[in-house]
Amino acid sequence: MSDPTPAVPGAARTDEAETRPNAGAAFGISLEEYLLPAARRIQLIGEDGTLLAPEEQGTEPGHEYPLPSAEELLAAYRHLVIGRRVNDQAYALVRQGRMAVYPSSHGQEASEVAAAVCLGEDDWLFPTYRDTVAVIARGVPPLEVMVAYQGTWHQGYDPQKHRVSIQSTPLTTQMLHAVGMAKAARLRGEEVVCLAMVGDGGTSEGDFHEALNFAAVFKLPVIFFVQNNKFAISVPFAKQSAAPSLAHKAVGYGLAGERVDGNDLGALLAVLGRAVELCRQGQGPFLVEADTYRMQAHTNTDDPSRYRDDAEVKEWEARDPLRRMTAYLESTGALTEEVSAQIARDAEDVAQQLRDAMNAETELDPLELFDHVYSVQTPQLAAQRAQLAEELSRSEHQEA
Ligand SMILES: Cc1ncc(C[n+]2csc(CCOP(=O)(O)OP(=O)(O)O)c2C)c(N)n1
Ligand SMILES: [Mg+2]
Repeated sequence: MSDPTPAVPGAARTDEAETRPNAGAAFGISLEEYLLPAARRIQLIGEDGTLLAPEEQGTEPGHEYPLPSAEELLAAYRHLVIGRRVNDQAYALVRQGRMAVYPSSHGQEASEVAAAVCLGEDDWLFPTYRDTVAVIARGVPPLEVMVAYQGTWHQGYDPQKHRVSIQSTPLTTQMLHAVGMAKAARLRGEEVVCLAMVGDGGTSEGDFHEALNFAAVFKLPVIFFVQNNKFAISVPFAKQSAAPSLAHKAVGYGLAGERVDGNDLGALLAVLGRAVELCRQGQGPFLVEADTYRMQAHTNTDDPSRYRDDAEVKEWEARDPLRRMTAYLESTGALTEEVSAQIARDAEDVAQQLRDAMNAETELDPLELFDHVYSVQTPQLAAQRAQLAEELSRSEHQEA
């Protein structure tokens, strides 16, 4: 990714014991101004798809973000279209009983895509259960990602091959894994940036605190990317945190924070691109908060009508990241009818492959649940396995 980020003098490969240089100096601001997020969130493209005037972008001295090139935007846009198609196809497959569960990121695809494409080949992504679109945008074949949501015992894809960790279901554990990976890479002398995704709810976990503190003290090249989609299942953001914004949590640990419109692909690529670049110069870690919204249910087991108003959902529909980027790219001439048709065909191909694979009858053995938990099974697990085996054989008997 081309990046106009100024180099911080003498900052590369920062020694752990060294006092932190003023990273803000390269941007003409103090360290405090550098660590604190801009007062308003960064937004480059408006809800109607027009490029905002500089004074409307939420930027301020040292926190300016030029819009990425048309080529970069178009390449990311392709992932956006495919991501939306994957989300909606998987959601439908769950409703048809073809997949066990699918936490959809419908409406959050710009954040998903930006988190993946800002990274280089050798970098590592640490996703949550909701971040399937990011995993796919990073290059993991969609079918490999989906088998876990079908109910198999394994993740489906090879984390080492793709440099994508497993999709974490226990909240926030992936943040510590990202920090550990960054520390290990440094000890090995490898230049690796780690990006850990987390939800607004996850920021209340103890692991969040530990990960930020450890990463900041050791100045590790880690980007913590919080998707504030306003809900942790039924818990609204107002009950989650009293902080002015989640990006403000960064300064307390000594890392830089920024808040960005999480439905603006251009702004996300600009902010995350700069964070990656500064991490490579030894100026990590970073906390980036994406202001977005979970448009659909938490998962298929959730009924959002019990805890939120349709009117709020409607408000966020107007901020849809896909429609916004389509309008912008069409207005600049970068997205021609031909290119658009080709991208739509690519997305349809992916959806078709998903339907074919998920509609094929797969043999899932519920007893696999107990395999691979411990190398030597505990007596409790052995007893539970025996109980389930007995129940399964009884129900088979009844069906016969
Ligand atoms: C350690 C842990 N505690 C509780 C849960 C149960 N749980 C699953 S999802 C969720 C809400 C998470 O909300 P958020 O971090 O905002 O992510 P989102 O689902 O909105 O993407 C909770 C509490 C869990 N999976 N792991
Ligand atoms: Mg959330």
